[in-house]
Amino acid sequence: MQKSSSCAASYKIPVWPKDLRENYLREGFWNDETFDQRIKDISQTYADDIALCFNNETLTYKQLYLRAVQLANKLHTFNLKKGDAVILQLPNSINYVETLFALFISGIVPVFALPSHRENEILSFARAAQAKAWIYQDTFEGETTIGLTHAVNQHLPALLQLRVSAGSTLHTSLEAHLAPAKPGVVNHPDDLVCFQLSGGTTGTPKLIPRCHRDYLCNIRSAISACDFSRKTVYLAVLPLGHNFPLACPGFIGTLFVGGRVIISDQTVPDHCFSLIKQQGVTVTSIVPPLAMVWLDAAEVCPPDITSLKTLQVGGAKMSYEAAKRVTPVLGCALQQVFGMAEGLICFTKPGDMSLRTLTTQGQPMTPADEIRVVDEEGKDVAVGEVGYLLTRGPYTIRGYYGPESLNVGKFNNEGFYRSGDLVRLTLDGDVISEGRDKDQINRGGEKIDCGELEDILLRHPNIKDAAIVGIQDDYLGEIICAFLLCDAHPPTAVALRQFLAGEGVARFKIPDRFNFPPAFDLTGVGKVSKKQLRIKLKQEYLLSIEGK
Ligand code: OOB
Repeated sequence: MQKSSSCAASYKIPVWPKDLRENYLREGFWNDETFDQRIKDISQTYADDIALCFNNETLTYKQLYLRAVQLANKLHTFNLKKGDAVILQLPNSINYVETLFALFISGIVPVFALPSHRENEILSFARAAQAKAWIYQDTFEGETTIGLTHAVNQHLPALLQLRVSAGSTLHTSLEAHLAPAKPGVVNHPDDLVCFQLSGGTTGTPKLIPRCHRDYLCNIRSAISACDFSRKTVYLAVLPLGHNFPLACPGFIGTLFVGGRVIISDQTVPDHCFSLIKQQGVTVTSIVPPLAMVWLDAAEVCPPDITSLKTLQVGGAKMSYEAAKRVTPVLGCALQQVFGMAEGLICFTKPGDMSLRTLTTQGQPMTPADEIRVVDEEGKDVAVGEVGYLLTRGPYTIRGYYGPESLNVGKFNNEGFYRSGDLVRLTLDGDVISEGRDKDQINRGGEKIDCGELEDILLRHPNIKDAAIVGIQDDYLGEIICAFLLCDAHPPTAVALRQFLAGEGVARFKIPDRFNFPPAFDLTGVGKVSKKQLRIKLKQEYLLSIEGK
């Protein structure tokens, strides 16, 4: 595989082969722009327009840029420089965007941790990215992060901890260290711009290297596929570091066309509906379970949200039943979004209220996206048949960041990414998600790697074997069920939850149910494979609850 050498960190970034590169440049999917240039441009073009609103605070484009530049200068006093990886773990706020833009301007590479990630995740991201620093807030959802801070410090004392006090900004938190000269960093379009996180399917979280060229292509293409413009007022509800609210087109897409971003740190319908009304929000993006909460709330007490034109729903499959309620209940159009942090993004057409929007996940957002639906042998299946999704294109990565072993089985020899999704295509070329083949649970859009959780459970002294299984759930799509083989002293579910929290596992990964079968009956399973065992346990479990 051809590699670039543009990253200061020690692994090379897998790049696109020459012919595709030339093609993407010629066709205009790629250009020579960089994030910092675009951020500077918008600060001049839309200078006095409001860029961001959060609670009672607003920031114009010019103010946002000035604050980001000042913060970038401060970051340099901590000896953070172009190419260094920094874990960015802040809750939704103006400070998030300001900090992110400062990192972009400095060429420092953010790793997009979620606020809910804990020691287990932070340590593994830090190690995988060889991160120099970790930016985090001292509280999350009212709880102090002091325990997390100590645990991270104990394992990685060299990781610089940049703590932000709740309600404050990284800027003020670093006030004591006044800035010297401007950084004067020059970013190249092939430089790494950020690390997105993969849901992971092998027990190790994978870092997704995104470079200026491909990630800007992602954002520009999403802007045009979703008709974002200066008139767009985008409500950012999901955690800002996730690819969906970040770049599809998300808050960055909105800012890049001079729109206005309203940030929310809560997802509850009352709060979000009143923001939509007060701020004239035109579009927002949420996951299916949240859409259902909003729909239920709006049915009981219809909100005044006439400004809202589009509700983007993605991250997990939205049922037809839920999809058909959106327009009658919320009065806006639904737009389904099927995407992945690795690249490929599919949208249904904005404003399309036909059956197509209710029953499909739409089409890839650029004509340069190639998708194939194949069988076990990698042969294309007929249109309409279910198969494994393969994809490549101008914003779909060609490999993960790290040792080559991470990519084994994840890319075919033509560079197509195997997403692990089962899909079928309609005659019109729309994608329909039909489930997954990967060892992952999609709990309402949050991805849980079965292998990672099993490995952590096996650290418990009374657990002999563990299998993590996704069980269908009307609300979340799937919930996490742990099947555990224990010795004579099986721990209780409460003790297990405490154990996992103590191991520093993010709360969303803690199983919803625990089951203690007497044995993992492998009869009929043939080869002892975790995957087959999981399927069998799931079948047995479903049969057992059917009989009740
Ligand atoms: C988004 O990104 P990730 O990286 O958190 O998760 C990707 C996976 C996909 O491979 C698929 O398994 C699932 O999430 N997924 C969907 C879906 N959208 C994503 N499954 C069924 N229906 C959908 N609409 O989740 C993501 C990234 C950018 C935009 C939107 C979602």
